[in-house]
Amino acid sequence: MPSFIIELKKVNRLKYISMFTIALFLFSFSMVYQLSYVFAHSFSTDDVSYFLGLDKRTKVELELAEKNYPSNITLSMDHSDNAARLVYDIYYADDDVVDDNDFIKRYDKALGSSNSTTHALVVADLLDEVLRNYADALVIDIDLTNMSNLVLLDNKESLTTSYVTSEDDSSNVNYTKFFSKNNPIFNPADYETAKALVIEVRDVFENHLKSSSTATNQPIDVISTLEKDLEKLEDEINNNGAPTEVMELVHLQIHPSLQTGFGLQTKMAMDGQMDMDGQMDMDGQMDMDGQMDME
Ligand SMILES: [Cu+2]
Repeated sequence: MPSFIIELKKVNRLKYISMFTIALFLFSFSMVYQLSYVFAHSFSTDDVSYFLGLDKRTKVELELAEKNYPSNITLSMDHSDNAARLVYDIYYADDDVVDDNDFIKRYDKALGSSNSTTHALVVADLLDEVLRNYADALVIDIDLTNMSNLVLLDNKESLTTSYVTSEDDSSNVNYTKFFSKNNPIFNPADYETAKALVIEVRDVFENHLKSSSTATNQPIDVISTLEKDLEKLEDEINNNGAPTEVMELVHLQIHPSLQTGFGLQTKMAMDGQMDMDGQMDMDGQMDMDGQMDME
């Protein structure tokens, strides 16, 4: 065999090895991505808690739209847009609702709910919205609702210094903001929403959780800890606290308290499915192997 053909085969083999390495890298990356869902606090929700959560959010946006009218018309428009979307969502939340009459019946029934687990789910739902709106307000490109991002906290040194060295790369996530307090507010409408939703959260806690029969059966410190942590969360948001602090408070203090105090269940079945998806990615990689053999 002429030597240049052998040389060519070597080059081809190298090409395949590098392709394989890239595929393997992409695969492991996607595994990590899939696994990240396992560590998220996604609580199994119910129809009533979903409806109540939308109701609170709608009222918050309507109130903010009115509060800013006419003094700050831009903010008022942002909140009106949010309100319009939420009104649409809540009307179509239930397939059985086809007219105004159906809706008001559904509405009265949901608002009459006295189930404390349902209200604890509403709190969890609204807390997610607080985190999302706070991140949007500061333009933090890190999902604060995803608990697996807490691992970033252990790498503060390396993350904040590596950012400085590659500042020109616009796609780079700004980790410095993630760890800092008093970040500039880029989206004031989202900031107003975050602040107003924390007040809603505390309100739901006061009226539906604090003195519920479920709460009275709990060791007293679970409820009082929850109360103090919610107050602390309000302070953090109002005083422009570090996103990391806010995130830790929600995932490491408040969520566990809701779980022990009101029996919230995390979505285990869903997590199982996510692992399955990871396996499916593996099949994709195998197809790639097939292609390599064929050539
Ligand atoms: Cu959590």
